Amino acid sequence: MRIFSGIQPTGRKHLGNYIGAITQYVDGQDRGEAIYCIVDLHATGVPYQPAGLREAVYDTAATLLAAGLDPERCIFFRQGDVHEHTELCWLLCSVTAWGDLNRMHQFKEKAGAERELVSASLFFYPVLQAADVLAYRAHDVPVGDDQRQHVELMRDIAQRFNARFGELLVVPEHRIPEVGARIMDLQFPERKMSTTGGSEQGTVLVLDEPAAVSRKFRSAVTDSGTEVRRSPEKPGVSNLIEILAAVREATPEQVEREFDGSGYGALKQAVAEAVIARLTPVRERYQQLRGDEALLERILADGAEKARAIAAGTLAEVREAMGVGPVRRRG
Ligand code: AQP
Repeated sequence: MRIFSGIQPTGRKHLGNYIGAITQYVDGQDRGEAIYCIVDLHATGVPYQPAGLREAVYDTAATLLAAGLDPERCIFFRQGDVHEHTELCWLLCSVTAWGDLNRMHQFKEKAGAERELVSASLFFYPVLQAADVLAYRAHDVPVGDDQRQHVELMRDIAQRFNARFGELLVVPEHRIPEVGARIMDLQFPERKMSTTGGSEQGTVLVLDEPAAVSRKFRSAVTDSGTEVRRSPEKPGVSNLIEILAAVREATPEQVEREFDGSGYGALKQAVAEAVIARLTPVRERYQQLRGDEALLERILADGAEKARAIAAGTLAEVREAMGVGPVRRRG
């Protein structure tokens, strides 16, 4: 079983990223051959500062290593170091429908928020994402719920490629966690917790100090009732139940039973304590790792070499099947 996922380089990874994606990445190391990359090329599709991007890659690398990625047990690299991704992206564009890209929710949301320039790279983002995964012939793509549509599209791209050029690519499946697939903003619980669109007070960061985590949960928006149970009319409380269940590795039903009759104050305090207990060791390890950029660079470069060895093989077969370049000599 080969597992692949990518994560954006931002220094501000939040609890949604942690629960929806990062903990799955860590578990993936026990389930199969796990490959993870920091998608710096994706990050160039929206306005950014070049020096800031490099720093953010190190921030993200240190966060993921602190959370439990082990370069001995997974391949961990920076997307831009493996050029095969971009060439494969271009080749896959030929089997990608413009109309499909135009229907992507994330493009519509992000393009809508962009004031200066909606770049073509934002539009082609899902094709590069498909190339990221398909280059490794990965079976399993751990992501949060917001990536469901992109994984559906990469499946369509793989199927269309295989139908047109021969069965070369693996059609991957998403792995979306049952609990915590969509963590919501604590202040606006009808919106997902997000790096770009979230509220400051409603977004718990992986690197937040315990006092900040407590404050954010204390001020989390709930409702005028008292009953601790999930329902569409109670998005704030439902979100807190879901977070506690995910962090404790329990079910939401167990959380509801435990807090039956306790009120929202007790629930908020328990969630804050559980999140602090979970994130404190990550923050402490992050501080040790982030200071050593040479080490982070070495880990990413070693990972890129291993990744390239796999991606180059897929790309050579894709080029040949598509009639690009000379016929390959074998043996
Ligand atoms: N709120 C969330 N709940 C659960 N999972 C989430 N993910 C993101 N938000 C939530 C998952 O985290 C992984 C990495 O995301 P990313 O850093 O590549 O960026 P993103 O998906 O665009 O989400 P962000 O961090 O909130 O950024 P913006 O503001 O750009 O939308 C993905 O697997 C994602 O599903």
